[in-house]
Amino acid sequence: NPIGVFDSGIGGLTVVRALMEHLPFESIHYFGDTARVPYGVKSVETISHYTTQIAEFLLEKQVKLLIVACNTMAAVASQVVHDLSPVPVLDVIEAGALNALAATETRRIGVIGTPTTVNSNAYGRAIHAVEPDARVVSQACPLFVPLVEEGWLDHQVTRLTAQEYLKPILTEKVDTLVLGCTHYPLLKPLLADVAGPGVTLVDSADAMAERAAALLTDLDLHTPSRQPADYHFWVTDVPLRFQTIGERFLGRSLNNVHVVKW
Ligand code: DGN
Repeated sequence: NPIGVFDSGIGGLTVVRALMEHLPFESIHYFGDTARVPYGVKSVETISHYTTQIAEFLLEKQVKLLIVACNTMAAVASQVVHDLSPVPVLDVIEAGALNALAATETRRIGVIGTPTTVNSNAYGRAIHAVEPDARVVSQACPLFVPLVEEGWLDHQVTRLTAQEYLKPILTEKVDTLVLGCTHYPLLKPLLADVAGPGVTLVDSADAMAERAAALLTDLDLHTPSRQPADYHFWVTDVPLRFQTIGERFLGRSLNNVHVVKW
C-alpha cells in the first residue's frame, strides 16, 4: 500500500522528495490543498476542519501510513489526525524536534516557521517533552514562503531578510536551528551561510524521511523492491506556475497530477 503525505499546498513536496530518496520503493499519494493555501494565517478551527477532510481522502486511498508534511497543520491539528486514523501517523514537528535534540550539544535550539507554527509553540512543547532543560528560541519568518515561491533562493533580498529574522536567534547562541516549514529546505545553503559554521541546520523534511523509514522497518511494512514505485499528486487547484514551483520543490518532473474539486 502507498504512503499518504499531505500539506496545505505544494511545500510538502520537499518531504516527498526526501521520502523518494530514503524509500525509493514506496509508492506515495500526495495531497496539496492548493486552493486554500496558505494555512499559516488561518484559525485553528479552520485548519482542523481542512486537515480532517484531507486525512479522510487519503485513508480512502488505502494508505498504510499518514504523514503530516505541513508544519502549520502539524502544529495545530496533529491530534485530530491521530484521533481519526486507523493507520500510523507521523508529523514533521515530532521528527524535527527529535533530530534537533540529537544534534544539539548546548541544548540551545532555534526554531523558524510560519506565524501559526511559531505561535503554537509546538516545537517548544515537543522538545521540552524530552528535554525540559532545553532553551528554545523561535522566530516567525512569514516572508520566506513567498521568497521561496518566487525562486529567490540565493538572492540579496532573501539574504538580508534572513539576517534580520535570524538576528534574535543567533544572539541567543543556539547551536542548532530547526527549519520548521516545508519551504525552508530550499533555503538551506543561504541559511547555513547566514547562521554560520557553529550552527547545525535540522531539515524537517529529511528528519521525517528518516523517521518514516525507521517506522516501516519497526512495523515490517516496507514494500518489497519488485515493482517500481508509483506517485500520485492530488491538488485542489492548479494555480499559476504550479508546475515550475512544484518541480523545484520535488527536484524532478511532476507527473500524475489530479485535481480534486471540493
Ligand atoms: N506548508 C506550510 C508549513 O510547513 O508551515 C507553509 C505554507 C503555508 O501554509 N504558508
